[in-house]
Amino acid sequence: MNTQVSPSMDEQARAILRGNDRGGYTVPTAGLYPYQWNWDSAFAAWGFATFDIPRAWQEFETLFVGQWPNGMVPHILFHKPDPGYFPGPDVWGGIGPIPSSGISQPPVAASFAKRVYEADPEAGRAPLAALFPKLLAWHRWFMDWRLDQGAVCVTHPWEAGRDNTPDWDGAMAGIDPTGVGEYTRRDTSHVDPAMRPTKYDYDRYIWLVQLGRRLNWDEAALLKENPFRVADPTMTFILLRAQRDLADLGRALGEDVSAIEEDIQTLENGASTLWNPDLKCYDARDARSGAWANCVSNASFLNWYAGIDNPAMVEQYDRITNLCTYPVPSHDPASDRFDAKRYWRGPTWGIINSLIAIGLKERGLTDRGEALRQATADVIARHGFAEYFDPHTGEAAGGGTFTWTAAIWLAWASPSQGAT
Ligand code: 9WN
Repeated sequence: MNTQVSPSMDEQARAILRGNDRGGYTVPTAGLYPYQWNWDSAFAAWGFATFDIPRAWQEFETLFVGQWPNGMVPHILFHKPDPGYFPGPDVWGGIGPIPSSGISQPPVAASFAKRVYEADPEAGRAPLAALFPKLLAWHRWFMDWRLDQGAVCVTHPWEAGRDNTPDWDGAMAGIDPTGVGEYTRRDTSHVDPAMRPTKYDYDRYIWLVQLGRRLNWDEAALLKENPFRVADPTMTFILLRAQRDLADLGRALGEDVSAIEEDIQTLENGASTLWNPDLKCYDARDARSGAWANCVSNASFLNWYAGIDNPAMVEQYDRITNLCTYPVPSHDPASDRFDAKRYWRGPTWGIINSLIAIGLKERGLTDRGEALRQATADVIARHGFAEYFDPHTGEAAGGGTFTWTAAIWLAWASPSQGAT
């Protein structure tokens, strides 16, 4: 696939990052997501680093302003109230230094901090030295509170950043949301409801938020009481990669990284517990029931990004990418749970593609990594900087003028910045 792109695509992407800047932090897109989101910001920093390195560091600084005393970095920071999003700060009742949610999100920050640092090590030394202990504390929080047999669990579908993936269907069915009460969703007034989670999903999302708030976000209490605890490929592979990158950053700063090296060992063992031998794929595993999700998702293919080779995953990858024009779909198109437009049940997400492709290239699967980069560039060039895309038609879905799609364009997909 040879992408024909107008030279102004890079300019448009920079304009999106600038336009979504709310003074030191970016929102994912105006309207639908009016706050600072955790992993979105780390992708934004990667994009900013292609044209404004100080601004890239600032994105991490504003994100870590919200870090809780226990090390947790929330998935949403409510810097300024905005009635356009539900659930807002009053529903969450976060207990950190600024109003926030009570759960985290995939810890890509250390890995993008490494890239920003490497873009200009001299300018990056001071901001990195300030950020390093905060990253360390956040990673420690995951190791202390989220492990099951060494794999990283999510305690809410929003924590994995893959909200309505079929990976959680089993665990969601175990929640009885009776008593959740009346609430008004705002997302479906911004975006076609057919592209968003259902009411069945939202009742359970809000029920879980109410549970966390009732327990005052006490992790020990939640560990006992929360029925939703799923060992997740997204979190496990991303934290494993982030620990490797954090160890490199620690060495650059002259820090002792032996504890991080032990964590890497733990997480490598944990990743192997996500191998579903019948599915022949990395899969989500319900830590409460032990049941497999039986899902081939785009997160399954983050093994290479985590530094893990597996020939059977190459076969899976080839099967899945041959089933659609614009891979990688968030759920197997051959599955009866696949839905081409509904969020994480089928659509292709550029950000996950960027991570998969980095892994493919690093592990010597160079042609596949390059083909994925070109397919992602092609879908963005044809259909715009959308939140996600129909993997068959490429049609734009969800929100538009999206920060992380613009960021991965600049840092990875664009023909002008194509090296990963
Ligand atoms: C809930 C901001 C976020 C992303 C997530 C994505 C979506 C939020 C929502 O938007 O989730 O966190 O309200 O739907 O699933 O990955 O970080 O872009």
